[in-house]
Amino acid sequence: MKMSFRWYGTGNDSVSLSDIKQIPGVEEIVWALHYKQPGEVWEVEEIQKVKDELDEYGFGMEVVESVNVHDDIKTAGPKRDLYIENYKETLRNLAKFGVKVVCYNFMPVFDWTRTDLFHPLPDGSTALYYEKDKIKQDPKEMAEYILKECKGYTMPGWEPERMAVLEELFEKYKDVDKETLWENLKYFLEALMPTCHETGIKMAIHPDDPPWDIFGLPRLLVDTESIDRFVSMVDDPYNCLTLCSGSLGSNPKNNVAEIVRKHADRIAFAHIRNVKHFPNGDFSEASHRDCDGDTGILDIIKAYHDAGFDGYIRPDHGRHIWGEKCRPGYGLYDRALGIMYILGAWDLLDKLSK
Ligand SMILES: [Mn+2]
Repeated sequence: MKMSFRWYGTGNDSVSLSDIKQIPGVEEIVWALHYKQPGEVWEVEEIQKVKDELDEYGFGMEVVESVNVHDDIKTAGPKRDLYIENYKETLRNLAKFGVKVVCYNFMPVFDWTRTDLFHPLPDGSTALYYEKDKIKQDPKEMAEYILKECKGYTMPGWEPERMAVLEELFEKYKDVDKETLWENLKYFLEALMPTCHETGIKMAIHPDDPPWDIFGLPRLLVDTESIDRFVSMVDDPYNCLTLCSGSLGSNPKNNVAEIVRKHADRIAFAHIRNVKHFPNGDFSEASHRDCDGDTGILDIIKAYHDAGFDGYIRPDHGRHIWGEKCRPGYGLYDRALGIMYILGAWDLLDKLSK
């Protein structure tokens, strides 16, 4: 297992590489060119700049999160093949720098969705929160609510520029039902697999968050059955998963440790996050400690350890603690605590198995 930490880049993150260097065990920085629009080619000179920064601290850059997929690919729009060619070129450029895993998602219109980015918890910290009743039926109303409530931060996929063309986006997805979306995902992956074999890069899809349909839009990767379908649909060792325990764990019916045991050989990248459920269907993100949530963090870590998992792990989101001002879910302190919890469990399992 290689421990990693997501970093948004100089000038774009309250956390510095020097901060991250002081967390025990972090080998890899999970990075991206966040200014790139979906469909654009990531150029060698741009990637080189990131490499130079990471080299200074001895960090690897083997995992990218994310290279976003253009809506024309998701909807089989007129420029789909052009954008797939661009994606291949990006993969070839990334391979020149030793990138091994590219995370992406196939969620229509919106990326992940929460109703509160700084929800107060009883201990005085705040965390990302999903309140079922606050999900508006009208996505436009929801977008306005999100922009108002989120203290100047935006969730990915909810950027004001994107919200300005929301009707246009919904129009594009009007005829895309769940089966069509599966077809479009298959087309995309089958087109990419030869390039993945050539470059040695694994494509690792992130499950949908929350794992159910919202605003009438279909969501694909939501449970065991859909993950089974995904891996067998394009049965190739380079067609992999970013297994996010928090996204899947938002549905109390999902047993994430079981999914890990079943598909360990196809998980390239593990997101570890804990979620606490409430009886009415609301959920809150929680600390990584097993008993603080319902995701089964220790079972999940044990499942990876038992499988001899040699992919990449990162703490996914953290709470906001000790007054830290940071991107929602992406502060330094609670994610660092998460790493120490994961490594503590992992080191003990190592020791007991010897
Ligand atoms: Mn995740």
